[in-house]
Order: sequence, then structure tokens, then C-alpha cells
Amino acid sequence: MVQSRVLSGVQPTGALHLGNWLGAIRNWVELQHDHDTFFCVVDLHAITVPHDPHRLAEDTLSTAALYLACGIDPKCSTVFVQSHVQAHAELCWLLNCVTPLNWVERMIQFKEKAVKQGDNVSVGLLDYPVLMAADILLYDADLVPVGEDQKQHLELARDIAQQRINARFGSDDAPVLKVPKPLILKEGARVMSLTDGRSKMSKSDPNEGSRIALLDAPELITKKIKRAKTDPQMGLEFDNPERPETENLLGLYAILSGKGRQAAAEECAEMGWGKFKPLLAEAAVTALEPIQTRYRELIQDRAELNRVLVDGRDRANAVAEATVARVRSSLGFLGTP
Ligand code: AQP
Repeated sequence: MVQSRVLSGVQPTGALHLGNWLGAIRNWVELQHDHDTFFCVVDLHAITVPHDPHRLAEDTLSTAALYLACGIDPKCSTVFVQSHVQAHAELCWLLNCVTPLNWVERMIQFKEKAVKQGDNVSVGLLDYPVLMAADILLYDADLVPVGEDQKQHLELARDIAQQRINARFGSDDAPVLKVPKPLILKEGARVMSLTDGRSKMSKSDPNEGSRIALLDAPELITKKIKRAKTDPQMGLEFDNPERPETENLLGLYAILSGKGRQAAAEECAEMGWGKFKPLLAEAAVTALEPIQTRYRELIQDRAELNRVLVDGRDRANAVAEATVARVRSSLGFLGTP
């Protein structure tokens, strides 16, 4: 039976955190057994905001190692680095030339990130969603796992494929690009900042205390949770919009302890923060311990990691090259003699 193809990736913009794991990578691990999965480290996206050239390569490798440490199996999934497959940049250019400027100007993430950059906003940041469209469309992905924040970008990828490429350069019985569908993920996907329960946990938040990195030492995890913002109320509960920090921390406990929402809510209904926080810290340390151990083994074996990425690149290249050749041809380019 032909499996649906799934594509996703994380930017190597810093240390991966609980949000990246629980909102993305953890779901990929489940998907890989009954889908044809492609997971890339999207390093071309990472330079759409100012970056440190001395860290990019190491962060890219570390992100790939974390995919594997979290349970992505290169025997089931194609794991690769975006910049190793040149078709991403080429398809992005081809799509740029058919995408109306006002489609990208209205992207919410662009507006939010642009505000933070002042006069330094790059054309790359504006173009981020077109590059993301290229990433997805190159692999004829059927499904793209998306959180709330990426829904608008996936919609744009669908519009570009359907309205700007297939409708203009393809035919009903021979579309040039496959139009992907969103894969809406189960609950627990959105992890919020430890210092503000209303904004998401993010790699680029200047306050390190706002996130738990997957590679944080146990003492640091405990310290960050101890300092996490709470509210003055006794007893923890879900679904109280006045208590976003409680929602987030109790939600994390439910997932990390493996107890689930109902059992966690019952256990903590009468609990004070002084008792709850050590419990959450212990659950986080225990959940991350096997990932950290596996990561340390993987990152020391560079040869094996490189082998996985070369193999992934070759598999990804084969699919991506075929797609970009199809697009080139439908746009009317002269083929190489
Ligand atoms: N807080 C989060 N909760 C749930 N899911 C999250 N993801 C990120 N943060 C959370 C999911 O992780 C995947 C990859 O994210 P990304 O690194 O490509 O970009 P991002 O969403 O912008 O993540 P960050 O940490 O906020 O990065 P920066 O600060 O560099 O922009 C996506 O599937 C995302 O939904």
C-alpha cells in the first residue's frame, strides 16, 4: 500500500526546547511508522533572522542528532539538511516569481518578526513562507503537520501550488504540483513560555528562563521550573482562561509524567505550587534523561551522524530533483542539452 508522504522540519536557530519536542518531533516519531516521512533541519530558514555563522553548522548537526535522540529512525524516515538539497533554493526562486507580493506581506509571522527587527528586516524574512512552500511542494507531500502558528503558511503553499502553478502551467489531469493538506495534531501541542503563559515557548526568546531546552541539565531544569511564573491561587486546574500559567504547567505535567490530563488534574486539584513544582521538575528530568543520554552518544559519533545525513540527502535529492525538473519544464525553461 502506498503510504501518505509527510514533511516537516525545525530551524537550527538555537537550543531545541520542550515546545519543539512535544509540539513537533514527538508526533513525527509516531507518524514515521505508517507514513513516508521526510524530516529536514531547515537551515536556510535559520538565516532569515540575524544568525551567528560560527554556530550554524554545529546547531544544524545538533538539531539532527536531537531528531534521532528523540526517536526518529533513519531506517523509517529520510533525515536531511535543507541546504544540502539545492532544489529548495531553486524551487523557492521559481515560486517567488509567480507569488503576488501582497500574499506574503499579509503573513502574521512576518509582521510579528519584522517588528522585532526594526530596520534590519531582510527580504529573506518576507520570503520565508515561499521557501517553506518550496520545502513542502518539492516532496509531493500529502500531509504537513502544523501547529496554529504555521496554518497560514500552509494555506499559502496550497494557494501557490493550486492557483499560481497548477492552474496556470498544468492541466486538470496532469497537475504540476501536489496540493498538500494540513495534518492537525492532537492536544497538548502548544507549549507556552515559563515566564508568560500567554506567549509560546520559543528558541529566540532572549530570556533563557522562559524555556526548557532538551539538553538542559537536571539542576537547571529544576531551577527554571522553580522560577516559572505562577498565580496566587491554591490548587491546579485546566480550562480556566484566567490562569494561563496553570494551564501550561499542569499540561506539561500531564504529558511529561505520562499520566494524562484527567489523572494529572485529579492529583493536583488541591495542590499548592510548593508541592507541584518539584513534581513537575522530576517528571521533566525523567522524561528528558533518555533523550539526553542518546544525544551524547550520537553527537560523539560524527561519522555515523554524517552517514545518516548523506544518505538522507541522497534520498531527498532524488525526489526533489524530479519535482523541480517538472516545474522547470512546465514553466518553459530550455532543458540541458
Ligand atoms: N512552543 C511550542 N509549542 C508547540 N510547538 C512548537 N513548535 C515550536 N515552538 C513550539 C513547533 O516546532 C516546530 C519547529 O519550529 P521552528 O524551529 O521551525 O520554528 P518556530 O515555530 O518559530 O520555533 P521557535 O522555537 O519559536 O523558533 P524561533 O524562536 O527560532 O522562531 C514547528 O512545528 C512548531 O510548530
